[in-house]
Amino acid sequence: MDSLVSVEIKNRVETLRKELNYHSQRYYVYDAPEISDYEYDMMYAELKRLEEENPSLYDANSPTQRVGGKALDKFEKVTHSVRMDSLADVFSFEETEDFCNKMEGELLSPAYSVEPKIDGLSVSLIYENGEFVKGATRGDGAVGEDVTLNLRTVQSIPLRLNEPLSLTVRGEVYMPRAVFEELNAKREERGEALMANPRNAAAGSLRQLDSKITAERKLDIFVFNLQEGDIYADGHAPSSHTESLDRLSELGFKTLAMRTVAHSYDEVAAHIRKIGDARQQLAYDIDGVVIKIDSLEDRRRVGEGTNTPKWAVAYKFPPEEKETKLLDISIAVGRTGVLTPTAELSPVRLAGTTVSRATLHNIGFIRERGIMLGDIVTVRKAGDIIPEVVKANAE
Ligand code: 0OX
Repeated sequence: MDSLVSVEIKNRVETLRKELNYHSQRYYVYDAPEISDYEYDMMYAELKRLEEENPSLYDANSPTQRVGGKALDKFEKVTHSVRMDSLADVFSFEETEDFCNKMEGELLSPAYSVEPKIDGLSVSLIYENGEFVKGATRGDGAVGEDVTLNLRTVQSIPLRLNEPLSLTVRGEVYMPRAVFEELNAKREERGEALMANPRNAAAGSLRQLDSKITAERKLDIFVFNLQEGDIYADGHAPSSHTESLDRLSELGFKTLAMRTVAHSYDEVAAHIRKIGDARQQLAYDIDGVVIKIDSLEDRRRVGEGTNTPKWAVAYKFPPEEKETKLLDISIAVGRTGVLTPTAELSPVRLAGTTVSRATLHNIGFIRERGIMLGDIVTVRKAGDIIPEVVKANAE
């Protein structure tokens, strides 16, 4: 009963929640902790004890509630208040230049936000008076699934903002590479099927009906968009995407790293190259670079297409290729009895996993390319999943 809980305890619980929120943000969002893990753990243990002793103080957004809870039977559907658009893809620098030329034909000296395209799944997060109330997957863009309980387990998603604002943000949930490696190593030990890549692993983890499993998967998020809405009514509305992301960062969100503002196609191209060069060193997978008109007014001028905005494109990286040695060729028998020659390779790291076998498609493919045992061959992942041999290389 509430009346039985003393003011001192209520105040202490509130203080601990504020402190823990602050310090988990320092740790998970800004990567700049101010206290030791030990001090954090002590405060956490005290809060947990006080909450257990005083169940009337329960709060779904308390820092102790990130561990997952009761399993669901199914996910509820969520209709997005604003469609969650996806991006139009471009596959070359020429097409990127075409996009910039088009923008420059419609706008006076536009500025572009150039940012990494995180290879994960888009979600929306809804806050009311600073409280995280609902999170949903993109689904088909119009209707997604309510994965609030699972998103609460993502440590870098603030459960309570630094200011009591009502807003909707979008971001990309992903599984850091190191978490993916560890997960697959454990699955291999237990003889379980391996996950194809960090994106699939993130999707599977976010769609768990049991949020305790999601909590173990250590997902992360980068927030990449603020939906125009209530925050725009508070007097100092952001007028650009860059300003809104800076504001979201202040509010406690983890926003995209390596984003920059470019003022010409040449600057856009230079930053695409820079992100491409950094790709291997990042702690997470990216599959391209997003180029967006930065000014929100300019965006309105350019307008929206059917399912994608006209003011943005996603430049997709060509699939990663590696060279390795062809050790042997075996024959794989498909479900329908089709025989496929399969390359046995010297193991090589490719797009997030270690590859030691790759398809050679059919005998014609091998003959046409003059592929022979012992050759150094180029491999890549078709559709980023199935490894295939591309060609043999001269020694
Ligand atoms: C990403 C990413 C995805 C907002 C307006 C259209 C698409 N995966 O990193 N989406 C967007 O932008 C949305 N930006 C990104 N960086």
